[in-house]
Amino acid sequence: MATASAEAPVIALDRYLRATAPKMEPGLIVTLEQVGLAVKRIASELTVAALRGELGSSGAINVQGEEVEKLDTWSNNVFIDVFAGGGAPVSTLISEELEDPRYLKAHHGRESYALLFDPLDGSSNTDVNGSLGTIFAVRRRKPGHGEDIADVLGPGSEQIAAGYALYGPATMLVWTTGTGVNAFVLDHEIGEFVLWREKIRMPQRGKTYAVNQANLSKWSPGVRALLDRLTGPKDRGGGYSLRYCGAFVGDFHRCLLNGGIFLYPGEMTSGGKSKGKLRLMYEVAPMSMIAEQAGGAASTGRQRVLDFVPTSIHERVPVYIGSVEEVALADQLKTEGG
Ligand code: FDP
Repeated sequence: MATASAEAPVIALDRYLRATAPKMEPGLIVTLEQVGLAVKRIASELTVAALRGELGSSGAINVQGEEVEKLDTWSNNVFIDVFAGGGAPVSTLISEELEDPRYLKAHHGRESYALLFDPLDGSSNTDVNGSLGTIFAVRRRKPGHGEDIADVLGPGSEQIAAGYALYGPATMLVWTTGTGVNAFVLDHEIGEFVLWREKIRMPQRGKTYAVNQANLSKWSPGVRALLDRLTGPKDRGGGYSLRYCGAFVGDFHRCLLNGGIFLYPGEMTSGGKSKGKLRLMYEVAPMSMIAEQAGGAASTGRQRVLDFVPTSIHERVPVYIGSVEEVALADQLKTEGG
């Protein structure tokens, strides 16, 4: 049994949203609660997925041309089911696992939100019991939007909320509505997200970098100069350790708490991923809002991520995200080296 100290107040997510957080619009409160519900459902299933034969590929290929894990589809369905159940004024679901937006008739045409999400980030980790995540963002929809998606394709600075869940040893829900970053931990025994930290600040500088370094030969001179600097001698601004778990959420979470940088650059090689791998609207933009709200930064190597205007819902973008000092260094070396 856990010791009750009588010193640390226990604050559950729903109470925090309704009472402790600065005044928040009611629809957003319900939307965040519903995200929490979907995350609880996914977290619970992940603990037994191996025993239920739910690991491995589904055999399908998604809109990104990537193999779909059975748990990708399952987690996506959890989000659809939770939001189709009503309660939150979400009219539009945009997911990594859905080629086109899914419109929820209950709120169609009324003032409402779009929920953008990657239901299971890092899904190649499912088979090895590695870190996994969920990433989400909320954007406002114009009244009477119909099935025209144009109003959602604004810069990330238009997001009204963003966050992620990390399914690690503990399940954590980290979110912002533009007034700082809060983290809640799921207490499985009582089925509640309980406040862990408020107004998290990312260190100005860290000691680790996260990247798939096997792609080194495909990067521009500027990106290679950045890697040279990070891995060079400590007295010349280097001495960083590599930490890469293969799930954006896990690697970003380390940066949020300890500082450092995560990068997924574009590739120069012909036929390579010129825009990197990560998707802007439901991966990079939400994490960039979290980074900035915690005092960090996020860049495409050319501009602030939150200023980048997408042209499609599944667009990819290169990303350099984390502590302000390392992201500024990435921008500087990219500008100098190309
Ligand atoms: P995954 O494809 O396993 O879902 O979002 C895509 C992502 O994982 C990120 O979570 C992760 O940072 C990255 O891809 C890993 O890509 P590499 O395998 O190319 O390193």
